Amino acid sequence: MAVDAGTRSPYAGRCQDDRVQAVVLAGGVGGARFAAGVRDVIGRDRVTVIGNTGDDIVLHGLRICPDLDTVMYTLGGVASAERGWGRAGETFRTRAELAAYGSPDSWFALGDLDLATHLLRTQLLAAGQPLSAVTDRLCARFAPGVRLLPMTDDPVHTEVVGPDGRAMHFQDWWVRHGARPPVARFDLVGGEQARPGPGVLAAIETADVLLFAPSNPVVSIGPILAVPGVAAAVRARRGPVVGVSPIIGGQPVRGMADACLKAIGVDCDAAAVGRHYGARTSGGLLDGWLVDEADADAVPALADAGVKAAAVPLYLRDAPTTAALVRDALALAT
Ligand code: FO1
Repeated sequence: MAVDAGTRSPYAGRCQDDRVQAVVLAGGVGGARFAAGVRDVIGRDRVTVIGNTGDDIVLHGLRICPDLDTVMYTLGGVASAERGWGRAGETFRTRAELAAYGSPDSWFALGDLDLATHLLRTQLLAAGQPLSAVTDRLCARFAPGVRLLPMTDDPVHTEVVGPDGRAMHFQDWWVRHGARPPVARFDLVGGEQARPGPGVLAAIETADVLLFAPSNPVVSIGPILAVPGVAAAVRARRGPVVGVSPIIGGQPVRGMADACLKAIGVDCDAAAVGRHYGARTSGGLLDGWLVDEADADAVPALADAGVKAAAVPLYLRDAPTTAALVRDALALAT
């Protein structure tokens, strides 16, 4: 859906200027929908999305990259609207067959169309291509209109460690156990050795504006920032950094960010998440933080903490409301 650049943003005039570049840190469904709005406002081929790979998992011998695929499918216009992840018009016949065989991996619902992505990705990785090249190859088919960069080409995944020290893969915790088991900490396995993917640091350093999508701060944005060098690049960049709260009125907009935030001792509210990222003027990551109108009372406290905040409608109902939110984020990035 073409959305006018609008006049509420100081970038409005500049959006037509092919010099404006934005970079978005994103993971999950909310992140993908927000990234689609950034593309609609800034323009195609001027947005770089740095995608979380902490959710990646190998099942049935296939490398699955949920957050990269959600961005690719959503911006390619082929994502399932009701699930948010996977493909529209999906069927799960192969999964049913795998379950009938008693496959231990069939708990994770891989659709028949989606399987083609994982088969080709696994084949290209096995042939020695880095994840970034494979992602480019897969995206070429869907023309998302953004450059989608894995946060790293190195194999990493988020592990959930319980108070008893037992660890499980994030997807196990999220999908099979519904984020219910208690969490002592989240670890990015392989994180210490991971290097930022090709183009990641350059995009962070040079983009006119860097946006934190309203993704899960712990398991979507957190892993991206945990890749050595990424958080420092965000802090050091010249241009503004603006984030969008994934929490409205004390509740996550989707998913189970509340369980994740509790595990790291951060209150499930917009101001607490803004403070969790911190103000760049005091060593943190943010210059601006968008909260929903329901959390307008958080704005003064965030200002005191050095983060310029604004209270605007945050629900990503459809393309126009998402574009309005993006324009509000860009307006804060002045
Ligand atoms: N989420 C679920 O709750 N159940 C599933 O069976 C499931 C399968 C799945 C397959 C491919 C894919 O890309 C995503 C999938 N998801 C599923 C969502 C996934 O767990 C989340 O999108 C992220 O990893 C968290 O944002």
